[in-house]
Amino acid sequence: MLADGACLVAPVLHVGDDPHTPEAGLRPADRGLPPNGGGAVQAESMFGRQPVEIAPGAVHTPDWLSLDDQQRLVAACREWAAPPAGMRHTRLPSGGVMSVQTVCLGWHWTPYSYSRTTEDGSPVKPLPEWLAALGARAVGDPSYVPDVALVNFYDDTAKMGMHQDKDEDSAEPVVSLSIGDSCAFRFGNTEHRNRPWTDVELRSGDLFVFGGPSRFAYHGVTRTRPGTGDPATGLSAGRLNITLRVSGLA
Ligand SMILES: O=C(O)CCC(=O)C(=O)O
Repeated sequence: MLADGACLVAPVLHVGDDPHTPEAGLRPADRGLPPNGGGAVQAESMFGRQPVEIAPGAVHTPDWLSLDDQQRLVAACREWAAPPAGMRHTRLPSGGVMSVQTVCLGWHWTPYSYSRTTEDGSPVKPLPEWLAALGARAVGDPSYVPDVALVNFYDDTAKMGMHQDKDEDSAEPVVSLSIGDSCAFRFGNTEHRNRPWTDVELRSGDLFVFGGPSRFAYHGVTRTRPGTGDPATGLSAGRLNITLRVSGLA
């Protein structure tokens, strides 16, 4: 059912590497290319859609989910999105609301903590074992047991500002799965939300794992590309992103 081959099994290129030239290992700037800021996009156009290590511990694996996987996830997301404890725009302490709509599994995230119930007191939906197993396969480690999923839906105008995933009491990796419209995903550094960053196009079926030194890197979605998704996934418009995390909470 699930796509074979965990991301870390396949050979992984590093941003700036080109195995086909004697310049392998040189940074883009060393080869007369513009400094990074769109480095992964350059890497993709040079190498095709291969796994790329965007930063230490952060790996983008294109086309990781099969069409079957994506269809199963879209159907499941529809069920998770329904009330009670369904999909909603998250309200920020500032009073604003996020443009993405989110439903949580396992633990409910409200900025900036986790709870077992939603704002209206409904119990959060469970995170199914098959989804946790998908996360373990994504990181290539059967001992990885995520207990939180945030399922985000982006309509044509939704985006997500640069932020860290740091409300978990764990440094285990974050697994990110994308379905539907492509997006511009910005992966930054662990210090602040400004440059340096790398812009990566995440397409339907792509996997992005960030752990180790990149676990607390700032990241965000600057835009989606409406109309780029394949309706055969079951999603006729918009983008779904599922992040799996280990809460570290009991
Ligand atoms: O939609 C994405 O690709 C990123 C989602 C994200 O950053 C989050 O849920 O914290």
